[in-house]
Amino acid sequence: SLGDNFNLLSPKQQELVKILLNNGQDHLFRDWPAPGVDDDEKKAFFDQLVLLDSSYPGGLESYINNAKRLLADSKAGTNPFDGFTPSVPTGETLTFGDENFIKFEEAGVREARRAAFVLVAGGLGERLGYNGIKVALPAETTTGTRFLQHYIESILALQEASSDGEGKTQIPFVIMTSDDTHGRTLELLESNSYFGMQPTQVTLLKQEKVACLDDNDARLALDPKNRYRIQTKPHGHGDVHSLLHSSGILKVWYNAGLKWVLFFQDTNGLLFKAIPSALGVSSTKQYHVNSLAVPRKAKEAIGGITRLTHSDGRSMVINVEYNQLDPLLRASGYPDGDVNSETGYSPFPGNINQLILELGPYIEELTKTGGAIQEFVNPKYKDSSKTAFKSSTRLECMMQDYPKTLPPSARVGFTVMETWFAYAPVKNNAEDAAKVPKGNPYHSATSGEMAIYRANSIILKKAGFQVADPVLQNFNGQEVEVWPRITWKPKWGLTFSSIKSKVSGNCSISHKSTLAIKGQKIFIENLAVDGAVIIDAVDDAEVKVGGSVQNKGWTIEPIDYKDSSEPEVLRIRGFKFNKVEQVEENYSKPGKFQFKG
Ligand code: UGB
Repeated sequence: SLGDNFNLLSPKQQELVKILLNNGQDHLFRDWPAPGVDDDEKKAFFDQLVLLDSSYPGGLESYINNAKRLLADSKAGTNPFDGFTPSVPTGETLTFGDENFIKFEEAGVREARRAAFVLVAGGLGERLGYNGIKVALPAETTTGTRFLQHYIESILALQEASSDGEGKTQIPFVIMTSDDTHGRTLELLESNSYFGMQPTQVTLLKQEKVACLDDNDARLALDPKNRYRIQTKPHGHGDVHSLLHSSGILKVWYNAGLKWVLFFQDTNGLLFKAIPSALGVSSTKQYHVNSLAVPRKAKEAIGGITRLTHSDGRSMVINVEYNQLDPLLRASGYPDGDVNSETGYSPFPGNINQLILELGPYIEELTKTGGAIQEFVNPKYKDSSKTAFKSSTRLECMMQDYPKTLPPSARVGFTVMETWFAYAPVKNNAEDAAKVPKGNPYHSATSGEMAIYRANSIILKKAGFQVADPVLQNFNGQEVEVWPRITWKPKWGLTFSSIKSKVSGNCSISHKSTLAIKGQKIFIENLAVDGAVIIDAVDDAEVKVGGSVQNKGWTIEPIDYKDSSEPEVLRIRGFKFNKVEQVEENYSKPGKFQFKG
């Protein structure tokens, strides 16, 4: 047992051990050999305990107490929504390109100089089963732009567009990592010169895992492979709030005059098309919390934004996670549960976990809570007595649960965007995506990439281009719309107005075509594309592009996800481009140029 081993400890460690012993954790030290045996391992064990203690708001004692309470609730089958009635909330609905949308985009771009961005990227993406980190995946394979690169270039484009002319604005960018992703995220940034961002603009905050629990008494689980280690698992994206709080960075931002914090997830190639307008909604409506949402298909694996009204009168607008929505509805007067209404969609908007928080009220709230977010536990019981677990469990938390502790006076709203321009995550592997119920989105690498071409095609169409209609094709067992492969850099087309200002005359693009716009001041006038064309230009080069481009272009070749001769990043999408013929123009010097196809 612990015995004389106690003397190995620093006063701080002794303090912590006493707390653990008082909280039913004596099993941790059971059958320990006397000092002199395994001392290094024992020291490492205490270091781990100190880390677990310091990285949880309120320390391990709070963790154990919270776990006991939540495990008791789970055993008793307590309904977390007891007393609450769900109803469909109302929020702002945006239609891409209309007057209202353009007005919000303008407001959002102005506000962006007072914004900071936070990417939660600590998850491994178990559902996708990709070997690398998800932010390193190409969002699309026409240009090979990675998610992280696209995010950074989007933030830089916003930064430039919102600068007050003195060019001093530097939008801060935080990435939450975990032990699973930290090293590879840092290495991706460093080996790519931070994709053009100043390294000082970027802060990596690593989340720690939390202790696993063996039983309903919240006894911490020892690692089955090492008696001197506690077994740990991820605590969820909700950690981002306590990390931002404890890092002190929020106060730095506040003192620098910032007003908005925008949270987003690791693989959504469309998101930044929705950011300017959504930020405009936040500032115009003075929302303390603004969640982005899209129309949701029943049973889709995204949470539902719901108004919950308590019998005591309290009411809040909050995400109800996808696994909880159906039982909640069935228990409260919706006998069919989570089903589509006559519109073909669930009446509850789908949460895409893009949150915009106003910094001042956010800091105020975190000062009260220490950044702690309401948690939940999801033990898999051995049998209906609910006394033993199949495997150890742990507490979890989600960033979108932040509003749960807010006072009723808080202004909590949400903004519904059309899915085609706001949401196309890459979460499911090919096999699971192919099994998604017909009509529901695949959320795969295939659909994520095709959604980018689709959105860009629709946007150019709205800007006056004649764009060929899409063709349905099947890749990796998924039927997707294939549009012309149009891509552009965020600095070329940050907002709909900026895109419209760069497209004029009679322009068209055929279905087999690829158009990649890689510069900022590229003006397209009377251009007809039937083939592949890539225009690359430095920022000081102004290029007018027109005429008729005709070549064999890039064809799409289906590949099977099981074909191990292909690289994993291609296999997971089920196709690759065969670059038969293209026009590629490079403008590497400042000046005015003209390209005529
Ligand atoms: N993440 C972390 O940074 N740390 C962690 O410990 C875990 C995750 P998933 P899921 O918008 O599409 C969320 O696994 O289960 C990061 C919402 O809860 O992709 O699909 C991770 O790296 C749900 O309401 O989340 O569900 C990634 O960037 C719905 O909105 C992010 O957190 C859905 O996303 C999300 O992780 C959605």
